[in-house]
Amino acid sequence: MKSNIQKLLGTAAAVTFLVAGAGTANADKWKYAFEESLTEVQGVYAQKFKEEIEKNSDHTVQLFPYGTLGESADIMEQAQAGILQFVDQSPGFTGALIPEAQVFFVPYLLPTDQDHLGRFYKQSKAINEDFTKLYSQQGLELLVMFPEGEVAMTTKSPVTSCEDLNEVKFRVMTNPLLVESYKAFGATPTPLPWGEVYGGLQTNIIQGQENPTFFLYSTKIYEVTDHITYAGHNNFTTAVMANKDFFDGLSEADQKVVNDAAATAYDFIVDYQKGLAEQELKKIMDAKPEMTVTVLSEEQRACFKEAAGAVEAKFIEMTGDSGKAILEQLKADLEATKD
Ligand code: 6CS
Repeated sequence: MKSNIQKLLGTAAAVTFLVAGAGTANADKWKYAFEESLTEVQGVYAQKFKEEIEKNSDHTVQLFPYGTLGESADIMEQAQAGILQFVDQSPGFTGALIPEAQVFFVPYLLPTDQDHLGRFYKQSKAINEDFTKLYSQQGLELLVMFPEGEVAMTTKSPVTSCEDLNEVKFRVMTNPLLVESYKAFGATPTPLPWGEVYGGLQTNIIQGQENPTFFLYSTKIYEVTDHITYAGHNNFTTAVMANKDFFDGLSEADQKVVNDAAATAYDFIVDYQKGLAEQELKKIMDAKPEMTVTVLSEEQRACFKEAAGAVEAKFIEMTGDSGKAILEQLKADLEATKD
């Protein structure tokens, strides 16, 4: 027979359990993987997203930076399979899955003006409606696309024209249109996952690659290349998405928490990047003063700009009416978001 104190304790324990249960019944642990480290742009975005989710709900977000779960292609597979709830994969890798996402590699389509880009990704119909539909067909809920900065070429020998890329094995992300682009620029494109780039340059298997300035510093790519060239041909775009079944299964309130967190983190990351490229370029020059930095003149850019037409035609050939419509919409969105 239970004593009064035992009965009381039993009741108290049950009450505690019920209270705790009430507070945590909907508290889920979500997993979010991305292609960069915690302190690089995608990581800073992810940290802000996590902070917002945890501030506005009982859910927690566990972050998996680059390498912890494999390469970009691996984390995408895990997100599609529902092992991860969130994933950041750049269109540079999504092109094989969603051919239209290659539109971001038509040279000189996107401006280098970061303020313009900040407005564009947020307001673009092509991104927020058309791409949302295309991603959903692959089991993905597209939450946001955001810019990571103008890409620069880094090479072992100087580049002031397309001719200088002749015979240069140039690493590109695994994206067929990016391959076409560097072919049109005169190089020998070599698609590789990120993990093979530093070693490839070190052993001279490749002699060039492109990435935004902050990434050239954070990944120490300047150690294995000697020349940085800005041709203004592209801005790095990335995308964050949720597994669609997971997202569709959330309550309306939780969907709002997720969408609001993505939007708040977007404003944060656009602001965070103001002046970032200049700041990180200075760090490269401090670390390696002999590095050359060249901003190509209009005249020097001519052959790259000429190549853009052929790459755009290739994009349409690869993607048909659907790609053509997205390209046109994107151009209209860019025009509409000029100051
Ligand atoms: O070039 C790449 O593969 C990588 N570049 C950036 C800026 N982010 C992640 C991606 O894997």
